[in-house]
Amino acid sequence: MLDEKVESRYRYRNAPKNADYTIDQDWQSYTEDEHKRWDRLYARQQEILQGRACPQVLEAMEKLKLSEAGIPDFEKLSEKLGALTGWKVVPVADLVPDEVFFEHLANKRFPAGAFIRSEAEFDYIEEPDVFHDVFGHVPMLANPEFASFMQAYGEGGLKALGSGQLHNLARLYWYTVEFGLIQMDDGLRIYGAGILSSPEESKFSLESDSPNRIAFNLPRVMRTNYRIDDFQETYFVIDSFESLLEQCYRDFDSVYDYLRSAADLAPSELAPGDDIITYGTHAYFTNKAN
Ligand code: HBI
Ligand code: FE
Repeated sequence: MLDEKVESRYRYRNAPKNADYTIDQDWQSYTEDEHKRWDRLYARQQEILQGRACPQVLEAMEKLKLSEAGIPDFEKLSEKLGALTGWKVVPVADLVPDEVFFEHLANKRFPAGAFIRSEAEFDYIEEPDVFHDVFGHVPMLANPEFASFMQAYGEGGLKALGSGQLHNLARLYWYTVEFGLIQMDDGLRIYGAGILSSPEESKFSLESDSPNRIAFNLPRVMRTNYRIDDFQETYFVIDSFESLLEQCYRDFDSVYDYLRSAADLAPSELAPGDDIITYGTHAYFTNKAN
């Protein structure tokens, strides 16, 4: 086990945090090894994402100069991002409580893990580290429609806090922000951060015949359970970021009413009315009332 004070995760976990759970990124404290680890993660994933990530993500990575060596300095990154959509990237040590997370999003601040995964976690880490959050999530915040969607998600989250609808909302986040696909003229492309930051799932989500790929439909997504410990069994596909925003920029109460009577769906389950883009090899229908 590396010396704990060297591991940025422990440095940040023990750092003082503000009331909104933000911390000081203290960019000088990253070690050369950590900067090099970012560069290696970046180079490998950039290569894999050519032809797989949607053009908006690849263009934003250029505009935000994520290709520059080393772990991005969030203040400098926030200046570039702010000029595009008014969003900032704020450093946090770990996951923050839901209401804090929603409050940040509602105010155009994306809380990004400041620590970087250890060498042993190079290929996969469970918690959102700086590579997942900044490489995976931040480029899409440079897209005005998606940035508006994220801000609306934060506002919706704050409203849903008291109403026991969080699990439905978390599914919306999961199947778009984390694992969303988009239909482009020349094929399906990735925009979800959980896929963008994963070498294997970047290939699996587009090329495997085992998952379902279903056209995005808000109530359908909010009914669908998800797994956090494996590749997704269903991906939802949007036509454009404008259409995602349009479908979600509505009063959720009517959707919540419908959901109270609609049965949850398992991650690989198909439901009557699904606009199926590709059937998964393990897909199944149940005769549950829809
Ligand atoms: N905190 N830092 C951080 N990053 C997240 O992605 C995050 C979080 N807290 C809660 C959360 N995500 C999810 O439960 C959201 O659906 C609210
Ligand atoms: Fe994430």
